[in-house]
Amino acid sequence: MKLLFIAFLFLAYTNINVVKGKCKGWKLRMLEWIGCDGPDDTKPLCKVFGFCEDKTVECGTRVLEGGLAASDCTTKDCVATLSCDADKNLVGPSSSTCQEDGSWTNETGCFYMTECHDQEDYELPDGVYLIDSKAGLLDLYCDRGLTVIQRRTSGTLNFNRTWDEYKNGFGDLAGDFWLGNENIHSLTEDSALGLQIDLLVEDGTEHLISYFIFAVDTETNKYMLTLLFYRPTTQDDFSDQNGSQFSTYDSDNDGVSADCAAIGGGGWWYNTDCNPVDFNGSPYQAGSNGLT
Ligand SMILES: *[C@@H]1O[C@H](CO)[C@@H](O)[C@H](O)[C@H]1NC(C)=O
Ligand SMILES: *[C@@H]1O[C@H](CO)[C@@H](O)[C@H](O)[C@H]1NC(C)=O
Ligand SMILES: *[C@@H]1O[C@H](CO)[C@@H](O)[C@H](O)[C@H]1NC(C)=O
Ligand SMILES: [Ca+2]
Repeated sequence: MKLLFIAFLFLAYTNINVVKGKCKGWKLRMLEWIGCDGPDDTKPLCKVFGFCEDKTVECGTRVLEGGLAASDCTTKDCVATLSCDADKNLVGPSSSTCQEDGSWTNETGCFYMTECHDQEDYELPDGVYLIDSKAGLLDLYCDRGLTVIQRRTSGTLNFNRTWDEYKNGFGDLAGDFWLGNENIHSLTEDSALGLQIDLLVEDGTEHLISYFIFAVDTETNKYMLTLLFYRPTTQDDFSDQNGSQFSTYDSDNDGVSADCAAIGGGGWWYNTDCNPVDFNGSPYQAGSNGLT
């Protein structure tokens, strides 16, 4: 009679949509009837609570819901690996433990983001996030709600690169990098995005240069730069490059016979001036915190 009862519990257990607890190498010590939501205590929606005699218990993988996940677990001390749907960011620890009250510890949750601005809404730390952007699903570095398109702080990454490398991007998002002209074009297309340049100069002072509109055209138009509404906070602005096409040492689209990109040593929006403010050129000058 008792066996039948337990068999029923397991049936009920599979009928409710919770993670199965498993005692790895140990026996389930006890099953405790918690309650039924069904009309007559005989239907599904029952919960069981299991206790294992050791903490080396696995609960499999929990795919968390968006935002802060509701918690519900059935096997005390079991440890679940946390994961998210493929288009979401797991924030917080990658595993959590089932507590006696049926809640999971350490669940921050899965966050779906369409732009770095979402970082602020969710109060997430700076870092690399998967963004369902206008350029498709992209890993982007988000810094205080802004998308970082270039970072050059160490001087060790080579920025004297080909058209295709600038087109597709290079470097490491967590370190120094260029996001890639194709992505920058897609992200700035049809939208009023600003550009903020954060320069750390040799004496340690920080300079912010802001444009209210920043856009980069298609590859066909050589990723032409548009900058509007310069807000001057320093003299190091690059308004003169407004309307310039992008050049690399193997694709010369500047306005002079010289090959500015080869001379300057970086892909940039050179115009008739081969010595513009150029954050990708060499020699590497005092670390900037990046273009966002
Ligand atoms: C879960 O959080 C507790 C403190 O709340 C901490 O001691 C423990 O290390 C965390 N576990 C994981 C897997 O991060
Ligand atoms: C950039 O060029 C556009 C179009 O020619 C112009 O309207 C805008 O004022 C220029 N921006 C700056 C900062 O000079
Ligand atoms: C950049 O690389 C090209 C191709 O190797 C080279 O011709 C050019 O001199 C380099 N520029 C600098 C400033 O190093
Ligand atoms: Ca030229």
